[in-house]
Amino acid sequence: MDKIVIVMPTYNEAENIGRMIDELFEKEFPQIADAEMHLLVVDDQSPDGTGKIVEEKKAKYSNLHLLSKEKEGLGWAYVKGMRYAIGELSADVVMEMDADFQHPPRFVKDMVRAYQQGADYVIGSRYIPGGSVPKEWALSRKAVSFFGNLFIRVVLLKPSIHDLTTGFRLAKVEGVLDKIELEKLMELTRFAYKVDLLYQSVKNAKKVVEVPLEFAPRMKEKSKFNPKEMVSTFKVAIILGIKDKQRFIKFGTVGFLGFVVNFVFLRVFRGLGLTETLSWLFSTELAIINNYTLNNIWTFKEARIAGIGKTIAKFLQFNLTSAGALAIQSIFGPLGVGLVGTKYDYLVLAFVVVFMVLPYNYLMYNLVIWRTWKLPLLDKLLAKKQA
Ligand SMILES: Nc1nc2c(ncn2[C@@H]2O[C@H](COP(=O)(O)OP(=O)(O)OP(=O)(O)O)[C@@H](O)[C@H]2O)c(=O)[nH]1
Ligand SMILES: [Mg+2]
Repeated sequence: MDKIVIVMPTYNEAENIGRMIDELFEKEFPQIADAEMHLLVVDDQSPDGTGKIVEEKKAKYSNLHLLSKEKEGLGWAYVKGMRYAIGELSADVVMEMDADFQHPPRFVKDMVRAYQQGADYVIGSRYIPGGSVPKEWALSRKAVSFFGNLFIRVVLLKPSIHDLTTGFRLAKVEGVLDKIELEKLMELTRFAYKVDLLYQSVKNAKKVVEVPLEFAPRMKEKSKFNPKEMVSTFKVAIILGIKDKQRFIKFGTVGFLGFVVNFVFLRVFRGLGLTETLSWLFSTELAIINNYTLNNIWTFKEARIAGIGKTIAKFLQFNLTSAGALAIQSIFGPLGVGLVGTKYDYLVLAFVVVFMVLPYNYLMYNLVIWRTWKLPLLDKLLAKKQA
């Protein structure tokens, strides 16, 4: 049976936490089958005595845990809570949830159900049918939340996810959380860490599912959110957006180097007296080796392929995808030249390379060779082939 630990950070939530604990343990957890539900409250020594209330409740509920620590901000509360959940409590699954009833406890079972049905990352989403933001929110706050989300969706190129700033989420430890260096997430003293954590989790996850969340207005106490938090959230999104383009820039650089290798060695081999065909063959293969090696240790270093067997298998695969690029060029090159004439062959070459070969290669590298993009359908297909 899976052990699911809800990590719930608190700072001055004395008016909410007692009722939250009771509602989870008495009303919600009993409705969840086939999972061992735990609650870990991470309190930053709240001066209002939140920790003491949790301490008292622990006598009543054996699956209730308290982690007391210094005040370091929301991100650190989650990171230390997750580390504790994974290390000390041996959690299989970790959930993020607020203590102020904005994430109504009744939605916990929906999140767990999505996990039990095969998702390894579940997002409580306010912006899908069935989800909502509080009616009580001023129009300005609604607008900031909606357009902020839209902006981040575009910057991160994540059109398929509708709520990227929600704080209600579930992640499987194996394969998703255990692949993330939690302590190195951006902006851990702030709320903005959420965007980075979501981004990394989505990268690792095989199946991401959004579950509707009716985001409730805050029950008691004051909010800790402010414009500074918002600015830092946008900052994190922009940095993440650019970081991903960095990979594309590296890919382009390697491709260009490959071109130079091809060009230089073509002349070297000719100079050595090899036939034209052999010169092309050897120089092209050298360029392929160059591209494979540099992409492996630089462009895709996070997904680096190691070990002799795997390297050989992947290198063969890489040659196959490179042959695909060659095929594209030799089909569309002549077609283009037929259309515009030999005089403009350099334009045709540039067009075919930029709009066809580059996207094709980038797609193949990310999907097939280094597998940094995950498509559930393709994964299934490859798994079947390997089996
Ligand atoms: N441990 C810890 N918990 C925090 C800290 N800051 C916020 N929290 C908790 O994190 C959760 C979310 O904080 P909120 O203040 O509700 O932020 P918000 O939901 O974005 O803002 P509102 O909509 O106004 O409530 C709550 O359970 C807080 O008690 C912190 O520095 N340390
Ligand atoms: Mg709140």
